[in-house]
Amino acid sequence: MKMIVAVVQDQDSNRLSQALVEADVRATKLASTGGFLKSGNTTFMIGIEDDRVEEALELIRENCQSRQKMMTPLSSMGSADSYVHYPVEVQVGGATVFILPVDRFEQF
Ligand code: 2BA
Ligand code: 2BA
Repeated sequence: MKMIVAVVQDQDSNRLSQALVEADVRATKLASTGGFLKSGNTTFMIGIEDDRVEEALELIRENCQSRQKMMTPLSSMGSADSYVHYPVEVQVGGATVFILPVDRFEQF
């Protein structure tokens, strides 16, 4: 068994949830926050048999898209009037995915 940990954009989370349910792939959704943009994203934990990992990854790939987001960098140096902070565009990926081995799985 593997644990897939997938960080996805909030905009895609309902679509992905629905696709996982339809495919009978069990999952838990956690509300999370990106360290860089400091805005909300969604982390899916998907415990799945080894032979279904690729199927789950394909569902993530199909349902999560990459987008441009705007952010205003903050500087802790200088006085407020010596810096002008222009918004910059950041490319946020469709999903950041980690696949971990599961030593043991129990349900009580
Ligand atoms: P839920 O996904 O909200 O599922 C609640 C209960 O609904 C499940 O209880 C199961 O009895 C049923 N269920 C879930 N998906 C189903 C499906 N596709 N078809 C038919 N019945 C389904 P539990 O199995 O005791 O799971 C309780 C909670 O534990 C789940 O809440 C989920 O958050 C988490 N979970 C369970 N298995 C997981 C896994 N393999 N990976 C990640 N999270 C898991
Ligand atoms: P955030 O940390 O809010 O990052 C959003 C996007 O900002 C990133 O998209 C990346 O394009 C950019 N970014 C992040 N850190 C940066 C930096 N130090 N300098 C320049 N640009 C930076 P993604 O790479 O697609 O990541 C989307 C979200 O996935 C991240 O949100 C974070 O929540 C999660 N993530 C990405 N890599 C991770 C990792 N190695 N470990 C844990 N979570 C990760």
